[in-house]
Amino acid sequence: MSRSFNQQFDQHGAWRRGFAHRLQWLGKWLGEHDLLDQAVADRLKELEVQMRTSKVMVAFVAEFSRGKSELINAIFFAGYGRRIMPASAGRTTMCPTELGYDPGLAPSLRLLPIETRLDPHSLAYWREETARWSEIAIDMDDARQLADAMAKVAEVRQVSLDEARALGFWSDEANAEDNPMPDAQGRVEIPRWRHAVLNMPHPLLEQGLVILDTPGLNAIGAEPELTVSLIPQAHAVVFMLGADTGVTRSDLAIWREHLITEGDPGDTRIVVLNKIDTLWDALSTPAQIDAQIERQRAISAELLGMPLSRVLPVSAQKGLQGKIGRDAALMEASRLQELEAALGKGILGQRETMLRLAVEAGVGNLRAAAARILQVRQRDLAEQALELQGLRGKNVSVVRHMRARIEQEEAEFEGCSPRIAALRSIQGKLLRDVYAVLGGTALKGDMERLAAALKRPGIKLSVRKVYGETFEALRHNLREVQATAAEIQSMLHATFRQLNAEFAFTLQAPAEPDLSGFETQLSQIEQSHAQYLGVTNMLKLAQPEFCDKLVRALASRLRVVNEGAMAQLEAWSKEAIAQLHTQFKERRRNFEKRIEAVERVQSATGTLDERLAEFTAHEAALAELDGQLRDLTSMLTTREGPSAAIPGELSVA
Ligand SMILES: Nc1nc2c(ncn2[C@@H]2O[C@H](COP(=O)(O)OP(=O)(O)OP(=O)(O)O)[C@@H](O)[C@H]2O)c(=O)[nH]1
Ligand SMILES: [Mg+2]
Repeated sequence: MSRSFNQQFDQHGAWRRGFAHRLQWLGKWLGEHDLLDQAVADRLKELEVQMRTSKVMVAFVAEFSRGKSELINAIFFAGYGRRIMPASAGRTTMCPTELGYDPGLAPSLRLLPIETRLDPHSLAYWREETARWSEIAIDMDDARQLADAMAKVAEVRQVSLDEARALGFWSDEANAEDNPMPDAQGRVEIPRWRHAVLNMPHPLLEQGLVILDTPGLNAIGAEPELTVSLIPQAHAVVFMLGADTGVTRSDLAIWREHLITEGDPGDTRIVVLNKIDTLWDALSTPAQIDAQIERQRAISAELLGMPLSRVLPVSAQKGLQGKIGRDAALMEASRLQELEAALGKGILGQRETMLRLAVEAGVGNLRAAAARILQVRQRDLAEQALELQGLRGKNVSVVRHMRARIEQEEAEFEGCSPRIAALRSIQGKLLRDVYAVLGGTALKGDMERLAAALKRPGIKLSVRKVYGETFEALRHNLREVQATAAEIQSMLHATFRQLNAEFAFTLQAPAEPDLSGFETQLSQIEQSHAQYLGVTNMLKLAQPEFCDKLVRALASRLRVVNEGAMAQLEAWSKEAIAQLHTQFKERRRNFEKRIEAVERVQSATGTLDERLAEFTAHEAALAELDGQLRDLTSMLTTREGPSAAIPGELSVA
């Protein structure tokens, strides 16, 4: 039988835990063998953070009442024996609701009031402003209390038309049927909350799954942030249809407006044909019912332009009932398990592949950085041995002379310090130039210009042009920074070559960061937003608040891209400096050892042969360390459980 989503996610979690465990071992081992310089430590930290914080976001998107919340209940919360997410006829979920787990925070439901829309800030900003959220503590063992708390996401308020207009729920230009219906007093109903975040130690959420439940999308006032930033960032989107309604005009509008992105391989979208139980009918044979479901699937696939295999029929409601009542026949008829298996395979498979690739590169860098330290040590050792061998049969004055020579060499070597300082300062300056181009201030300027252009009267037809130009400018920034990086790189190459020649270092400039991936990300963001600029959105674009919101949401995603590029540049520059630092330190140590060795020969403690034998032993130990390093790092990327063999001698207290 196919494994459920939960089981597949568990396995993914075990892999991640195993990785974290082995990484810890490696860190300890590196420390014990004095291999933990700044570059190595940074690489370790990066890998650890990457694994710990990597999330998988699955968004449920559809017109209202298609059963999004019910399906979330069925897949994730059946264990509570009751509905946790409110699901009822009509509009139920009123604000985007994120379910996830951050162990740094207490289990709670946090709600951001809708009035925050009056302030010009993005959701990313509000996330940090904890004081503005209402918080309800959650008792994990009390299903009823949890469900009561979750009922908040369905809360509404009655407000005057003016207030509705200010909050973006009323448009004077829109068609009458798109606006909410005023009551006898002329008041309209709007959501009480703008966004909800449930923090709960559910086994799947603990492993980095984030579920996003959304309100029916086809309404005026839908949170722009949702469509502009949350949905495009989801790793998978489940789009839902009702078998009772078929594909309606508004389903199609939502699909076209929010879920088709150019260049999207499509395997991050799953279409769910829900409520197949409404086709169950005592007068039809099971074969007839199946045929009807198949027909609906085929029509839906055709209308949405999706392969048939990605349209999955289910009854969320019967699946939930079947799980709670342990009714195997009902479970099977609901076809929930097939859907879960497809979700698990598609989402987690893809996510794990991505994570694994990212991690492999990181592990490779880590190994290279640590191996370099070992190489330096090996070479120094070989030189020392050679020097001592040269002392065989030499008289006292030769030995004294040798000591003087080493001391002179040491003094010359210290002369490289100012050169290293100069290199650091030039590099620092170039990096500051880079930050000036990619930093927050520059981006803010670009975004202000874009917002101003969007709001300029009469410009609507050239909106796409202004938008395109903004992105071209952002891509140009990245290319400019890439050019600066190339400049830094050639300076590093030249200086390293000189230092290597003069002081016999083995410095090697780290690979220059390739920023083209960030350019691609920019283009993806550009495409995923372009849909808001179409003719169908002209009305919305005429509202300055909409333009501001759009630009703010855009800015918060762009910031992430620029920050990513800056982080890569910084890591690169740090690594170059760390190499210099390490080799410099090792060399100093080397001088000390050489002088010590000559001193011993001078004071005749131990014979020359004994000293040489010591060196040989040292060399063997280093070679062994190198082998262990290779084993430990390659163990990181294998897919065994957390208990995979770790060399016994390294046991941690
Ligand atoms: N018959 C049947 N009813 C279902 C099924 N799934 C959900 N429903 C019902 O459909 C109604 C809407 O379900 P919800 O889960 O609230 O729908 P939603 O998509 O979350 O709707 P909004 O929150 O308003 O966007 C509820 O009354 C559910 O009980 C199903 O598989 N079969
Ligand atoms: Mg709902």
